Amino acid sequence: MLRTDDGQTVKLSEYRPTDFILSGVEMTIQLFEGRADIVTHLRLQRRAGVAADAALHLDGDDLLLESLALDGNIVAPQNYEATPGSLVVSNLPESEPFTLTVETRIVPEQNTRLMGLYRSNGIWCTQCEAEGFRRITYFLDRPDVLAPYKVRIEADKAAAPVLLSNGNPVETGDLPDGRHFAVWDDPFNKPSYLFAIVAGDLDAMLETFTTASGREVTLGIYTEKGRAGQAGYAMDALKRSMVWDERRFGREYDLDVFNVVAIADFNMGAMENKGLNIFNHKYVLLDSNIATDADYGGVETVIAHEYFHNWTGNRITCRDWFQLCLKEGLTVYRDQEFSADEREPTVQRISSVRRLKAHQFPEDQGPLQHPVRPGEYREINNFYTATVYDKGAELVRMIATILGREGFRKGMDLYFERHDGEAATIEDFLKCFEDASGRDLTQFALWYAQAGTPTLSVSENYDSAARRHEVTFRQVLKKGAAGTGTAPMPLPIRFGLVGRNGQDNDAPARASGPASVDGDVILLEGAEATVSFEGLGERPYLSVLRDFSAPVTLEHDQSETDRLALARLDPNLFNRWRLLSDLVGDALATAGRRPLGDQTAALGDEVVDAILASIGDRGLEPAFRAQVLGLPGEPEVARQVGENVDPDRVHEVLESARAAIGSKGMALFESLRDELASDAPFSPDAASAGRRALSNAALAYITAGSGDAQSAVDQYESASNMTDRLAALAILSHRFPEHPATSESLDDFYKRFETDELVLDKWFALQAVAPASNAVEAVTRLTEHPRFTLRNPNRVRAVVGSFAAGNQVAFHRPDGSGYRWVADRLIELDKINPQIAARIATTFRAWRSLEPGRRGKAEETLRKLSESNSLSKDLQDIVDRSLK
Ligand code: B3K
Ligand code: ZN
Repeated sequence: MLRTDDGQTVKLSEYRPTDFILSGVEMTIQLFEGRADIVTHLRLQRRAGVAADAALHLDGDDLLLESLALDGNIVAPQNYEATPGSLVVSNLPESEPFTLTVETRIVPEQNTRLMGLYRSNGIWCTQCEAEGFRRITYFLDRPDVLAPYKVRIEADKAAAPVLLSNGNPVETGDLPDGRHFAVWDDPFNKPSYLFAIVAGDLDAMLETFTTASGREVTLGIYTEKGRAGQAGYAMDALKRSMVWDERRFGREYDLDVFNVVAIADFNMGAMENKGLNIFNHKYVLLDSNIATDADYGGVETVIAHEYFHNWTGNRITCRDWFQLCLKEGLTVYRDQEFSADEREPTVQRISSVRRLKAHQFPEDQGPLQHPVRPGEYREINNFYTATVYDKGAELVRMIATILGREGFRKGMDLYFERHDGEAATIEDFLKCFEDASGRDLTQFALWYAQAGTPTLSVSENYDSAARRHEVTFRQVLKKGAAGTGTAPMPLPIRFGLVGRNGQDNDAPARASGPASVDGDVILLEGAEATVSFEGLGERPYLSVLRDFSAPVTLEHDQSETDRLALARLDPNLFNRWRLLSDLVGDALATAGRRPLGDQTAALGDEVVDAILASIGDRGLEPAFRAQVLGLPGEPEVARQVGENVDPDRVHEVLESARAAIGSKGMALFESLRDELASDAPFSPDAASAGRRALSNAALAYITAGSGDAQSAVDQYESASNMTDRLAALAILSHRFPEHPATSESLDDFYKRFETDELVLDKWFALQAVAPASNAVEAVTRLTEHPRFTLRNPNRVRAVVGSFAAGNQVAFHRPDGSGYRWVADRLIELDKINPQIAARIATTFRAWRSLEPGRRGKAEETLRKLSESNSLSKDLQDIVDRSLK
């Protein structure tokens, strides 16, 4: 790929293959205190047709070249040029293969960006995606350069008894001076972003797994000393993932070992390096005393996600980073399906849709908008977004909906068969579904190129004389910040016509206009179409967009009475939740547009009654009922308010809605608490977690309705697991900041858990989101706490990230002090870890929708940042695009 004129922007349209082909990599990595020496042998050959005088351009980042040899001979200085950012070698053989030996020296201890090779609590580890390998050695560091790797690691035996890399272990042995070595061989072609090593004094949980075809695989989960016992749930999730991928997609594991290492300092959740996944320890280590049900769910999902990458990402990788959704969207879809099968499908779908609406919709509707497959980037790390991941997964889900379960599986089988061992594109992927199904997906491909959330309008007309119900569907996509096209896209709309008896009606359907009906799915392929249903003696309730079958904003001309009726009757439980959630969302947005202090009830009695009726329905799963009780977050209500948003008003409206539901439902919530109380030992299964979720939601409403902290104080003191303890503490710190029990409980929590960094993150985060009037001062004090550090991404996210994303009232203080506080932290953080700084900076993106006073302050803060001339490429990119 070429860097374009400004030296910064990379464009998809300028993709071309490398001039040189890499066929093998051998590395020796010698680890010492304070330095690492790396010798890399690259087996290369000029690609046919490439000019004989074309030089080899290798990527570097902050590197120092120690030596360079060609087929064993030192390369003369006039034949190469090395800078920290690149190595250009000329006068290379015209057509025969050659070996280039590159020697670099790096200092992992000084690597605070946590990209490349670094040390975390003394452990040597790597992170190479997207462009970290070039911080280890000069390389063709791009995902379409695939090769087998053989890696030898040498280190002091006491400092690093465990030496791991990708592939299979082939040799170990002792060396002089208390040192030792291990050699790892990865026979599968892989790109450099999947390279990994780990070296350190680690404990392990080791088990075996036998694949469907009888291959014995050793599974290892490596942790800091003394913590391997907390890897049991991750191990169990890993085995379940392996079985699921065999059954559901026919995919088996392919090496003799599969290792996972838990690391304390990590920029994201985890990384799918071939055979050696490296994880943020948050997604590995847990037991019921330190982790909540949400943490258990997170471990299960992330373990599954990284494991599933072995096929969707590793065996078949991406040709270039524009194709990132090819592996990420698809793998998120796969982990969502896994969770649906392992847990409760409706509840899983609700939580995925919640996540999509909370993170992807605002991205798609704001200045950071980009298509699922972007056309250009300045910094690729800023494109690991909700759009690429979560909307990417929705696109795969739509393909599955359009083709049906079997048709989808055939397309996936063909994809694995046709592209195994390759670096593929979205076009390759879609072609497999076209070839397997005989359908044309040309128009579907627009979903990958056009940014923005389409609006789907639905209007109904019942003709009682003709016993016919006519439904008109219309889609509109507005041009947004990305400036991409707005053509109609194929929208699969899952639906049902529900009778007064609560049963789906299978009236024959006929489409006029660009739409077709196949079973319970209407495929809208143009801007507008009408579907008529015949033979209906009474007006049905239209249950539309079941299971959120397309990522759109729905505008349905359904009366509130019908919505309330359907919310009770719909056989599709997802839609029962969606109807209630839309009723609540619409009411809160309307209330949010009224001035601060307005006393009109935010939620009408009918809506509150409908919510309480669902909650009181013992026939529904507790986890589902807990979802019904979960109101949208403040940023989401703000997004629905649309413009001139006053975050104080949004907060006030949500609080009054909580109080209204709490006081009206008090008796029900109290009886639920009694019903759900349990003395059984903790179990993390979905049903038990659902009961805890409902009970804790009831507790939150009881305290909101009564204004009395006592039940939360009691629960904090008697809790026997972290889910219940943290739920109580969150209520205290959020709702009762002045209550003496709040600071006592916070102190108690600190003392109980001060030795556990992961639990301390919860302690920091809870306080950072408390919406107290002195919140900016309070969060400042948190950053002065001896356990605060800008070097650990989890801690930074717990304090700065939580404040900026989760404390809307304080972040958006009318005097601008919240914005300035975050901006000051970003400037400090940017010098240490630009990736994390850029990620947190995205919290400014909704600034244009604020009321004029705050809008001005936020803009001023962003402009100052932008013009400071000292930002990393990562942070500058987010700030500049936010201002666009
Ligand atoms: N592929 C990694 C993400 C890498 C992020 C690089 N900035 C984890 C995942 O999505 O599974
Ligand atoms: Zn992924």
